[in-house]
Amino acid sequence: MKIYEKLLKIREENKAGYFVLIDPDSFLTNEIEKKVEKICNSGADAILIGGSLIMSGEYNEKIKLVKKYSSVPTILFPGSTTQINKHFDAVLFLSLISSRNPEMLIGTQVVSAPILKAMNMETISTAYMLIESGKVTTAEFMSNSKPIPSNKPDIAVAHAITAEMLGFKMIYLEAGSGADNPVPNEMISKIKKHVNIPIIVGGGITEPEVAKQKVDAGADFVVTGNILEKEGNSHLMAKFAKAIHK
Ligand code: 1GP
Repeated sequence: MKIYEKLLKIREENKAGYFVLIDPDSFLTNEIEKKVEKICNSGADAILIGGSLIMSGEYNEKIKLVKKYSSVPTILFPGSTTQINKHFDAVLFLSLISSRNPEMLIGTQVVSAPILKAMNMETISTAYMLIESGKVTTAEFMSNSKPIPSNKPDIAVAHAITAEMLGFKMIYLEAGSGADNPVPNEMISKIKKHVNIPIIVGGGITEPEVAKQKVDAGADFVVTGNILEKEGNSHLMAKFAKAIHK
């Protein structure tokens, strides 16, 4: 079964799915086995791996080990073409559709697509939308693009409808890692009324109760990253999984 189909099944069975995002720079190679084990045992449905910047020289080795120890799909959430690696189960093939920067919309995708094809990698086309969240995030700075104002849900809805019409398989509403404010519930619920493709929501979600609110508003998948790197315990991850699942 393709990873995308697996994700749809998870959503169907649990109401929503839980993705744990790990930044390869945030752990040492010898910590991977334990870290991945904790994530898998805590009820996460998939591991997203990526970051706007990779500073570690051991990136490829780390990805190989994450895959080796994971019992859930390991999916690349790419910050750049250089993060492509054959050890992923699939790639969120992102286009930053909230941007007007052609490199982020289509440029890097054209560079990446032939490599992914040659690897026979599953790609999940994902319309990535940056939502303003209180301060400039790394994603905003690195992509050189303006986020959608958080108090303008109609602009977000128009982008989401466009994404669906263009044939994207998923929408990712991103407040940015460590965001002061997550994507507003009102924006998620308005988008949900207009599109049928799954909605991933991430950025600045630090409490299980907030994750639940995102699901109640219409999120199909919720991502947490930063908070687990800070507080990293399986107990908190299990609470997130419980809050997100039916
Ligand atoms: C960032 O949406 C993800 O790309 C997760 O954000 O690190 O704030 O949880 P956090």
